Amino acid sequence: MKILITGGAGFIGSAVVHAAVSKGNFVINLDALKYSGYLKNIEKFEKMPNYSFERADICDLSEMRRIIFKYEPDAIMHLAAESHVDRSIDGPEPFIKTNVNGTFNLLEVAKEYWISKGRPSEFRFHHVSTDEVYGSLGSTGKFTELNPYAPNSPYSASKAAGDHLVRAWFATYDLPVLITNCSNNYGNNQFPEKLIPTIIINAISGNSIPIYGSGANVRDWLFVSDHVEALLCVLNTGKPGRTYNIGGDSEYTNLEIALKSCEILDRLLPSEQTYSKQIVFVEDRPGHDIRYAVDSTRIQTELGWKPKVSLDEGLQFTIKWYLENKDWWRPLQKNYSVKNRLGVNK
Ligand code: NAD
Ligand code: TDX
Repeated sequence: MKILITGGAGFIGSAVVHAAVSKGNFVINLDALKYSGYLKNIEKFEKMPNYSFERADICDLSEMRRIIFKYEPDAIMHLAAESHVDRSIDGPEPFIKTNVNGTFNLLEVAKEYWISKGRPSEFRFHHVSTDEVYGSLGSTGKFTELNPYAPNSPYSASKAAGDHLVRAWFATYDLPVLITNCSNNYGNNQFPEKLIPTIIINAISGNSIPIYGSGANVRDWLFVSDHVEALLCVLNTGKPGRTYNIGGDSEYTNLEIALKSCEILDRLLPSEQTYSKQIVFVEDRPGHDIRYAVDSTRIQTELGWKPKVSLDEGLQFTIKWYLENKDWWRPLQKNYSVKNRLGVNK
């Protein structure tokens, strides 16, 4: 297949590009190289004959038209987004521009292109979205695809808006779309401002490890390669117009994640005192969702995907990767503030 992947220089996008190229597809990677888009994530693809890179902003309609009509893809996997909740609290505007208006642009050009090709039924527009669109859970239950949307942060509201547009382009124009809503990813190449890289990098740099509120908030963690396999499985076998939830069946509080990470670090890089002494409870995130948990029954039973990597295995791999790849994350530290907390709404 010829697949146009947006956001392919980011954390998940670069892993999708890697898997899609390795499986023999021709991949066009479209990325604006914003603060989290990183050339180091994609330089290994540059010499591959079945790979092409286009630096472009999804908000630029004429560029989207040029690129989509130039390459004539069989499918578009749309991952480009502003992705960090804390940044969305400080400044929602780029989130609306990219996640809502940018998604609208892509849908319009995809529709125009699809119609120009005679509306092929095999074409796919796949929107890669988040479980955060469903809002927050209490202590029981899991998000199914039938949960009403109830986003609480500017980030999740912008992703929810993107999902609604995609859904409408199916219902109104028959564009063959797919939507996936995934839980928290972790793994190698994740931009360092997210929770797990923050824990690792702050721990080994001798800084405090900031845990928001009481640390009791629960996330459902999924190793990035499991997400990638789920995305390719949905792209290849999912039913147009359908939503698939993707989760790790792996719920932990943020404090448990911090303590587990410190335990692994104590083993891999022993220091005078346990790294867990560096954990500090800081002011909570405004509108902080208390618990996410994803019911992946649909993708598991209908499409046969299931997660393979346990949290212990994935966390150990991830921590080793950040310890061995300081040259990857050090240059990125100019793109965010290590000391000043984001998203406190002040
Ligand atoms: P990321 O921030 O690491 O990467 C985002 C990429 O999009 C970057 O390469 C960036 O340069 C690019 N980008 C941003 N704005 C753009 C624009 N206007 N035009 C073109 N490119 C642009 O994010 P990620 O964690 O890899 O997330 C990828 C996708 O997966 C996002 O859509 C996100 O909502 C979704 N998602 C992420 C998670 C997670 O845990 N990280 C979970 C579920 C869903
Ligand atoms: O320093 C921190 N301390 C802390 O306690 C950071 C950065 C986060 N947290 C908490 C907030 C959350 O409860 O850890 C949890 C995870 O935080 P993030 O890594 O910022 O992720 P989250 O807000 O859950 O969103 C992530 O998962 C869903 C991704 O960033 C989204 O793109 C994805 O859609």
